[in-house]
Amino acid sequence: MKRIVTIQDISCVGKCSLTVALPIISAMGIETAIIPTAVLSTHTMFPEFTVKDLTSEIRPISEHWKRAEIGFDGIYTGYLGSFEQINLMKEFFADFRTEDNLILVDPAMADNGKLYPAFDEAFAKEMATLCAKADMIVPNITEACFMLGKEYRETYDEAYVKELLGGLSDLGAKISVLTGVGFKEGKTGVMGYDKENDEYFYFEQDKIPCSYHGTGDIFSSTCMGAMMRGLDWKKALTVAAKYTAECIRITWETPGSNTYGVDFERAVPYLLELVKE
Ligand code: PXL
Repeated sequence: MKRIVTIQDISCVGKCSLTVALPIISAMGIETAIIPTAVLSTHTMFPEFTVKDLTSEIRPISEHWKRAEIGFDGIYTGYLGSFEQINLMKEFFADFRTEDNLILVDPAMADNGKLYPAFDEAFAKEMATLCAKADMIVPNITEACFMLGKEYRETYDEAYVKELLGGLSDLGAKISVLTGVGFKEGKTGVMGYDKENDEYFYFEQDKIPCSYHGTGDIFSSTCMGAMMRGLDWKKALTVAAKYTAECIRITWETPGSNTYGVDFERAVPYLLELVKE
């Protein structure tokens, strides 16, 4: 059985970070170890929340794993809370990278042209230095713009998206992906670039006219799970985009659903259909 580790916060209520990564990747049949970086009462888009930082646990946990010779087929980082945590992730990558494991970094820190409340531009630049150490990165357009110091645009063409992908791949990862890329009214999608093979891939689908928190985490978790199941990066992106869209659709169509996150649980059977051999 493949084993990955995902390192991000636990937002106790909010359906994001570890509370989506753990169930989704596990449901895909991949053992999912975790390092919780902080415990929050909710994600930070609630008007109020509590936080207990767990940075001081990261090194003792990884030192124990080294002594116990525990290794991982994949390492996936999401929302991180500080420069120190970013630096600890670099150390973790150096310690646990092997010749064939996959390091996925989701620089979860911004959306819709804005950084999340806890972050500033210096943090985004630091996150770019972690992306440099990954095999695959999956920012949205906002995160890419903050990391690259580029202007965020609501409307754009393919040249703009390819320029961002070029900037991202210059950071270092083999595969750079941009989520939330739509070129036509009513459409959205994901575009990736494999720099070793100089290959672009775009997958587009209908845009559901609403937005929820945690959907980026659902996308990257699914992408990691799919890659671990042996799908190539283009199929993994397609599965992740389809499942994320289905989670949004189910939630949007259900009167009285939560507004803080999507009902990804109800779409797990669909996800398993998508990845069936
Ligand atoms: O990636 C979403 C996310 C994860 N963790 C925390 C967050 C958010 C989004 O706001 O606040 C703590």
